[in-house]
Amino acid sequence: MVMALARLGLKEVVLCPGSRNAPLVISFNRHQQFSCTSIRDERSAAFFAMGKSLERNEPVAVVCTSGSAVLNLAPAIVEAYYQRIPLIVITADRPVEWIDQGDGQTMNQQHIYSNYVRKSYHLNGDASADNDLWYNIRCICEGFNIATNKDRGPVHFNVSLSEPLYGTAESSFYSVNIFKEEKSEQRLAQSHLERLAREANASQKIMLLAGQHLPGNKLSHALAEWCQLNQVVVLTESTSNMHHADFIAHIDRCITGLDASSSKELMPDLLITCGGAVVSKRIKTLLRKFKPGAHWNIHPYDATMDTYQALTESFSMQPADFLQQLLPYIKSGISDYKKRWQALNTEKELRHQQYYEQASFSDFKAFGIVLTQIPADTHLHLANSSPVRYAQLFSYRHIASTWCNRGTSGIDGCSSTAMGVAASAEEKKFLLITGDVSFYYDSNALWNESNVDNLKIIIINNSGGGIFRIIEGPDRIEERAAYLETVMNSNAKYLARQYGWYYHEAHDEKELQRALKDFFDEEHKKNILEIFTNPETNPEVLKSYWEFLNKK
Ligand SMILES: Cc1ncc(C[n+]2csc(CCOP(=O)(O)OP(=O)(O)O)c2C)c(N)n1
Repeated sequence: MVMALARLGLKEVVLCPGSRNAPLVISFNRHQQFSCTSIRDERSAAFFAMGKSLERNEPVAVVCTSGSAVLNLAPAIVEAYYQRIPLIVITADRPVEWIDQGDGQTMNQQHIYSNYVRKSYHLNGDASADNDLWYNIRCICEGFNIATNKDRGPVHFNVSLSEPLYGTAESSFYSVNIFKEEKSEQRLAQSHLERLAREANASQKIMLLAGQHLPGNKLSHALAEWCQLNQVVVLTESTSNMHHADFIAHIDRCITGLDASSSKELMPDLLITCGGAVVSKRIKTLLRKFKPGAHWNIHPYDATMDTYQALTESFSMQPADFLQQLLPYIKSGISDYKKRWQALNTEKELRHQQYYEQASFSDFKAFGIVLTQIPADTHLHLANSSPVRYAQLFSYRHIASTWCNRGTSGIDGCSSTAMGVAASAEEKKFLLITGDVSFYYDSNALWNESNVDNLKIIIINNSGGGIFRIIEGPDRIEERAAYLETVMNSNAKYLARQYGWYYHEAHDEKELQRALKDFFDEEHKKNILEIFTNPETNPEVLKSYWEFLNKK
């Protein structure tokens, strides 16, 4: 298995401790191609591996022992499934005859993640007959190709291994015959392009909405070209990683407070979507209410996703290719659609700025201060949930890239993912902005001996899950404080110290401004800044913000 994975090009492996997986640990560690990281907590290890895969844009493996360790990998597997990240999951198991027979650390592991992996395989790790070895290697090649290319995402190899487990490494004597699948370029046929162009040219209101996407010049450039057309508006979010002065980059800010007739006016005849998750709930609600006449979704794998209940055509290809191929057929229309969006955007931008200047110290103000001071070469990771929402309100064009675990929007691995990403790119600088609950939930992210000194962490400590005070619904129920917000008075100082991180705290605007001067300094590596805000003030400031933007 290990030799086949080496030949397929795998380079990074995250190893979790255990006995049953010892032959795999030994084989990976002793093979010169692999860079191995040891992480004890499987949940954190899998997110760390996912972060590495995200940053390297190639498969990364996580290996664990049998039993409940296997289930602890699950949260990251689900996240990787929805983010389409090629995580190679390798779990060690007992031989099949010993499952459910009272043996220790044993459970039924075959196809255990069946809803959340692109494919799973059960392999006999003790195989020695030619046909059995051929089967194992064929499965590994197929799974690796699915993960990286054919149906991108996590794949699972459950490997049964019998004793003795120590001193056993994969034999390097037999030759490994692997196969790889190549991706071909996708081109739309001329007749197809002409038909699509006829439909698009009949539309005077075209909206291009970009969801979560890795930074990519090709798509950014294609969107910018489409945006030159009068009838086209391009909507992006921080996690789209596409920047252009003409894009509407703060969707919620722009569309807040619209009455029904303006909403209808601003919604498109033709909606073209690309990328992954969209953070803005408001745009989803508006598009579902005022449905476009046509909706084309362009995605290499998930093109049939009907997020707006209006899908008319899906294109399983790279959005940049689609947009570039179609653009030469599109005529600039006599339309003020783009202008109307931009006028609204400018008006809301001015109001935003006016409000921000005088806003009291709060989550809103703290995010504004931090986001405007992030050095331009920083790669930003945002935890769920209010960090990724607040980040949409402030300018982020200067930030090198922005990411968030929006596959399933969990709070369980935001820090570990950021650690994995940072560990994979020593030359880059990373910043994680997290809430206090998310930070403590995934505090084992710091229980990691990798030399990650290019990541800084800002904790916005609003004494619990402040998100439940700012979203509609929970703010009105009596269980909110105890059961949703889970109010807590914590301080990360000792945790930071335990794991060898510098620690600073700020309780007001002055302290924050002062702390930030040092925080982004090169010399203060492994630095945590905890910003304390008042949970009572936060919802008031945000509510007044929306009211101020909505004023007629
Ligand atoms: C694993 C998991 N459990 C529960 C939730 C539900 N949830 C979403 S946000 C949140 C609270 C997050 O609190 P905090 O990290 O302090 O950030 P903030 O409230 O400021 O958003 C919870 C419990 C989740 N997203 N993921």
